[in-house]
Amino acid sequence: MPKTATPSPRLSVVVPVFNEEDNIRPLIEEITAALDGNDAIAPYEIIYVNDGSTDNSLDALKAMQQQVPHLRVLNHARSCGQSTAIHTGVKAAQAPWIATLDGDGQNVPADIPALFAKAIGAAPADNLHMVAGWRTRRKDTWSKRISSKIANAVRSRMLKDDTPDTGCGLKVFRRDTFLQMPYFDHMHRYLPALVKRAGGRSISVPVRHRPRERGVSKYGFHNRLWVGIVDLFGVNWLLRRAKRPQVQEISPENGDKT
Ligand SMILES: Nc1nc2c(ncn2[C@@H]2O[C@H](COP(=O)(O)OP(=O)(O)O)[C@@H](O)[C@H]2O)c(=O)[nH]1
Ligand SMILES: [Mg+2]
Repeated sequence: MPKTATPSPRLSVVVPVFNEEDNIRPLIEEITAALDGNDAIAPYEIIYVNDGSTDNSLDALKAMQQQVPHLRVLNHARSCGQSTAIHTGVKAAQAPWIATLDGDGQNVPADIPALFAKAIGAAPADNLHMVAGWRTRRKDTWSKRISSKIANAVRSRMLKDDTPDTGCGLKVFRRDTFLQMPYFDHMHRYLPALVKRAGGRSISVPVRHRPRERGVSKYGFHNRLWVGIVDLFGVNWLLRRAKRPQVQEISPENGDKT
């Protein structure tokens, strides 16, 4: 077989977007500025998943593909939500490690290298499968900050996932671990607990956060709180139903040993 000309990426940056037309160009430019020329990360790819946007997000992405050769664009014919868009992107990704970012520019792409370095720098015995961003100074409305604080407190008490901020869009994790998780709509808010369920470890690292400068927020109090309560019980059930056997392969040579 002929050798492929380009080596496969080390990191796939997955960005889900729904109606973020004005944020496409500035964020892609920021991602490339943060990652191009970084020897620990290159080669990398950017995968945008346009989740059935009804604005000009797709056109903005097509225009950027002319400029950024390592930008891949996947399109959902209809909106299926943020988790499903992330799932589409991770499935298509070619790298063993994924970085996710919100598409609205509230996460800072320049934080990716530090998270990635932590992830790949861990010893194998650490079993580190995820490095989650932790928005220590969240730049959102008062009501969003309060509801998120309550949700995080209830969730961490119930799921014991040792994660102060699961809602942060910036995370670095192993692709294979993610694909082993049970998929469900809104799963992106429970990734640390699902990593633990899969037998891995997740740590949280402080990251920056900025106010949204363009476009409008897609989530409010109601569409987050009520589904959140139902999901919490669902994830709790999934955790209780998980078994992690210690598997030993028996070969003819050691078959009679304990
Ligand atoms: N693919 C997809 N992405 C979404 C959807 N809703 C929100 N997002 C993305 O998720 C990220 C966070 O959403 P945002 O509205 O900023 O939520 P907030 O920061 O909590 O106010 C942004 O990148 C949005 O474009 C959706 O239905 N589908
Ligand atoms: Mg946002």
